[in-house]
Amino acid sequence: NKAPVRVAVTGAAGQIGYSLLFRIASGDMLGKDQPVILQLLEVTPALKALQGVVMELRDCAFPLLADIVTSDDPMVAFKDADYALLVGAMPRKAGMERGDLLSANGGIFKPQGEALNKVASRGVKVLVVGNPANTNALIAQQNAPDLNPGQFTAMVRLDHNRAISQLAEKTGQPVDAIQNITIWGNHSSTQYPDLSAATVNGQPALDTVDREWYEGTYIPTVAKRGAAIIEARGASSAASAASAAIDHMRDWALGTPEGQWVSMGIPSDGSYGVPEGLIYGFPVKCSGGQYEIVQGLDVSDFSRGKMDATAQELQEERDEVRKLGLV
Ligand code: NAX
Repeated sequence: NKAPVRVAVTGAAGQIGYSLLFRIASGDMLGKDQPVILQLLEVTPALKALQGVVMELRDCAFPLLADIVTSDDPMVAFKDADYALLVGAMPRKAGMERGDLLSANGGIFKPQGEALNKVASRGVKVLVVGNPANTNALIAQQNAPDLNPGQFTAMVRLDHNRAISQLAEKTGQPVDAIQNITIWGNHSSTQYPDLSAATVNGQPALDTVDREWYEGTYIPTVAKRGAAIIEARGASSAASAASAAIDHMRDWALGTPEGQWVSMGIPSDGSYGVPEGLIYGFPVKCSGGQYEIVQGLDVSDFSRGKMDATAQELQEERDEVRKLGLV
C-alpha cells in the first residue's frame, strides 16, 4: 500500500470545490492506488459550510480518503502539502478595474505563496485556478523564493478541453480523435486556441475545417465559453473547471499519453519568443512528475500576432502587480 499524499485545496466550500474534492478523494487525480489526505482552506465565515462538505466526503466512504484537515490558516492547510490547488480567489465585481482586482487577489495569493514557501513539501506542485489565474500564480510564485519557480502553474486546461470539444462537435468526431491543440497565453479572452499542429484522426485539423470558421467562430467561441456558461446557467463553470483541474494535476503527476501534449500555464523560459517569467499557456509533455515545453512548432504570422497580444496582456498585469508591490 502506498503512503498517503497531502492535497491542499483552497476555496474548498465554493462551487468548484464541491465538484473537485469528491473527484480527488475517489482517485481520479492521482490514481486508484494513491491514498490522499485532504487539507482544506477556507475563509473563517465559510468554515461551517465547509464542515458540511466534509460530512458529505465522509459519507462517501472513499477507500482512498485517509484523512481530512480543515482550517482558515494557510500555515495549517499547506503544511507538508505535496499538491496545492489554489481555487479560492476574489472574483471581478461590476465596475472593478483591473488594478482593484489584482490588488484584492494580491491580498490572497501573496500570503498563500509565503505560507507555501514556509511549510509545504519542498516538491509541492501548485495549480492556480482562481482568477486572474496566470497572474495570481505569478504572485504566489514570487512570494515563495525557496521553491522552484516551475512548481507554480496556472490552469488553461479548461480552455484546452473546450477547444477539443468544439472541434469534435464541428467535425462530428469523438473527442479522442483530436490531438495536439494548444492554448497559448492567458486564461482570458486574449488566449489563443491554436489548431496549427492539431490533428483529427491523424489528419491536419486545418485541412478539415475552413479558415473563416476557425478565425471567426472557433477562436472566439472557445475564448468566450466561460461567459456563455454564465449566461446559460446563471453561475460560472464549476464541474467542468474541477474536471480540468483534475486533468492538469493528473497529467503533471502521472504523465501525458505518448505522442500527445496538453496545455499548461507555466513560467516562460523564453521559448517561442514569450517574455521570460510570465506564466503563459504552452504546449507541454509530462513524464516523471516534470513538464517540458514542446519545441519546434511552426509559428505563422497569424499565430505570432495572437501569441504576442496575449503576452502583452500578461505583461501589463505583471507591471500592475509590480506597481502594487506584490511581486
Ligand atoms: P466560489 O465563489 O463558489 O468559491 C470560492 C471560494 O473561495 C469561496 O468559498 C470563498 O469563501 C473561498 N475563498 C475566498 N478567499 C479565500 C481565501 N483567501 N482562502 C481560502 N478560500 C477563500 O467560486 P468558484 O466558482 O468555486 O470559482 C473559484 C475561482 O475559480 C474563481 O476565481 C473563478 O473565477 C475561477 N475559475 C477559473 C477557471 C480557469 O479556467 N482558470 C474556470 C472556472 C472559474 O471561473
